[in-house]
Amino acid sequence: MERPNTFADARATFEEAKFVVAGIPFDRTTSFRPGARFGPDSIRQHSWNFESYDLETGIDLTEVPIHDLGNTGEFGSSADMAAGVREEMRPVYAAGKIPIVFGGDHACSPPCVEAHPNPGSLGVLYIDAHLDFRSSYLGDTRSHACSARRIVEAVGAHNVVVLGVRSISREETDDNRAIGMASVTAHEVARDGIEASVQRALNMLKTDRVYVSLDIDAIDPAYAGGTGTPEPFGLTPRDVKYAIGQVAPRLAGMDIMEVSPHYDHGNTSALAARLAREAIVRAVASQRVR
Ligand SMILES: [Mn+2]
Repeated sequence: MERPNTFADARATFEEAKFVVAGIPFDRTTSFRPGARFGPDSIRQHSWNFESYDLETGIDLTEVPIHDLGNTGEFGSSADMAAGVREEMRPVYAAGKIPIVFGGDHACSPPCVEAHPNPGSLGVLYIDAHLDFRSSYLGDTRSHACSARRIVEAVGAHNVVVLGVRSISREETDDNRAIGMASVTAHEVARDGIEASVQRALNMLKTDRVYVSLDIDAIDPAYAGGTGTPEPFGLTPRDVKYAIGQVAPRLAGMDIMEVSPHYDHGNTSALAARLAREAIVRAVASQRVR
């Protein structure tokens, strides 16, 4: 079925909007299977699958002001991408709006954080199978294998928690021993339960506002196999839904990266779209009861 190439229910103008959707079709740093550049439009397409009304919060997304900026242009290098994304995202924060960004590979996340007028005021919940903590990878400091490291440089190590991690190199472990970025591993979530794990993660973030960077590969490949570097023993979709619900009252912005539709039967894109909608309805619901 032909669907408009915007996020579902994104009917507001930029000026009216509280939430601003944007796509970054960039995947030049993917290290295994490329294709995340097709993520933004696939997530948008699948967003039309859902009812606008949310059963749990009672919020109808047609009544929430959402604007879709469309996709950024193409970028030749990761450095150009970072500069271009910062330029596109700065006006979104400056106007007091909450960005909801679809990638693209995870290299697209650091510039979304760096574009904030005061990155050091942000906590970052970095939900990912991988630590992404290399200083440089294959000669590229802006590789998707370096994204958490770049975000730590922008906001401070004490303001970042990685949730759902289960793939770490020895080099990253050694580096992080000195830097001290916190993590709650997927194995700890399995052992302690998602509620205690998310509480522990969010207690470590002392900032008023939290940015959520979701690499879809944090979720087990059984649920979200449409991604570039699938990693077994992951979180469940419900785990991540719960985490998003808990962080939503503090939401400063969110991205969902690494959806690679050509390895997907649609379930990964549908999940990404649904989790974006979850963040929006939970953020709206929390402000209602404030
Ligand atoms: Mn990852």
